[in-house]
Amino acid sequence: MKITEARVIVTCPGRNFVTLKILTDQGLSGLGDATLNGRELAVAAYLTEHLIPCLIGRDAHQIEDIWQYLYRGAYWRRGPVTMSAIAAVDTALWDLKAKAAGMPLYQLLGGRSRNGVMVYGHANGRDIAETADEVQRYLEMGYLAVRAQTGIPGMASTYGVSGDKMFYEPADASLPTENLWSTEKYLAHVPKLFEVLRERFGHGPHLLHDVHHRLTPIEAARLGKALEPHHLFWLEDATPAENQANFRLIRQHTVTPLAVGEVFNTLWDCKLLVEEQLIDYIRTTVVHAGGITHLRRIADFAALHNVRMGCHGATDLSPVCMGASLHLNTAIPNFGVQEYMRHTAETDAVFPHDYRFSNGRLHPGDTPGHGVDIDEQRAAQYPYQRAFLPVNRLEDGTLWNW
Ligand code: CS2
Ligand code: MG
Repeated sequence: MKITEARVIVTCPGRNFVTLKILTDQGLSGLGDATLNGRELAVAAYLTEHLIPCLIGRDAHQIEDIWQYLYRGAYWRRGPVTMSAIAAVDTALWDLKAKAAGMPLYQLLGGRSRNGVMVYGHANGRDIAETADEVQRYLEMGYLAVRAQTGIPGMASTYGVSGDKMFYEPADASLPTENLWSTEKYLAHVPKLFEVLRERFGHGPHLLHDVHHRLTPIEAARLGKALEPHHLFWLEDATPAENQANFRLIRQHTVTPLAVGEVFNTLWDCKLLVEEQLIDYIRTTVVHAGGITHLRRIADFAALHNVRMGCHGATDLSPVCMGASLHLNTAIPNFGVQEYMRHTAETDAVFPHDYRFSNGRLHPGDTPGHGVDIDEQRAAQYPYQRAFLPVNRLEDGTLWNW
């Protein structure tokens, strides 16, 4: 099955998405997500200028050889732009192979290991009362797991709180918005949120929280310890993880489960975290960590060390990524949870898909491939609109982690 053409489709149905479509001499085509929030055109250019010319004429069935060619052959390895571009090619090739076999992708990855993929939604509010009402709404929709993020008294904004409900889009301006942050105000308030949530909903629902890289290791240890009575499913991105050894300090002080990895793009970014069991869930994704081929390697490595997969699934990862992720998460043995921030109706119309939500789980369909398509005519109606993620400063002006 020869690759005859590949094209990059950039569309903005409410937010930017970058999609790679690979076409073959057998009339089949495959799709891969290449969306990197705030750096979309960098990945589009990497694909158009540096990868697509090398794909034409190759056998689309040679997924592993093409992955190695694009990774080792680049000389300049790793990084979010490079690995998102390779991911898009890889995902499209797996989509093609499954279509050629006439099977849903999960069948090529080992078959079904579970009935549905447990997901978590994103409850947020300006204050604890509004956040608790949002958690109630998710539970009434059948969610078994809910992430809770609340506004912090004395802070104009904080991560994860917005007017949007059901989805969350942080890339909010054509140049970075500047947010202000106070660790002290945050640490004083978040334990109260989970005390209220457990009093109201008991210890049945899985509750999660995303710190979003904003604490030092000892502050993260303090928060993890303070949250122990509330039995979180996980505390996410408690501290930046470039220095993976940071998590040794957190681990010494708390048994609150830890999740990291949505910004990682290869196994090397999390090797120490996984082999020393410094985390409980790894958040790497199909779109940012080299596609199905590499994410499967991360999942297998994690399985050897009692670490489960908790793939990132924010609104800025396209339905193509979600579809492919569901097929992998249906098959792997060490599945934990899949993040599921919904997409807008506009986005869903651009990306028709066969996955469905019911009883707290997402269920991939049995359409051959990963089950997600793109309506190119509709996509063309939404031209790219530059959008940056915010930056964060401490109250004294120090540039901090957003
Ligand atoms: C967040 C994301 O969903 C999450 O866990 O960390 O909303 C993240 O902020 C965005 O994907 C960044 O584009
Ligand atoms: Mg996160």
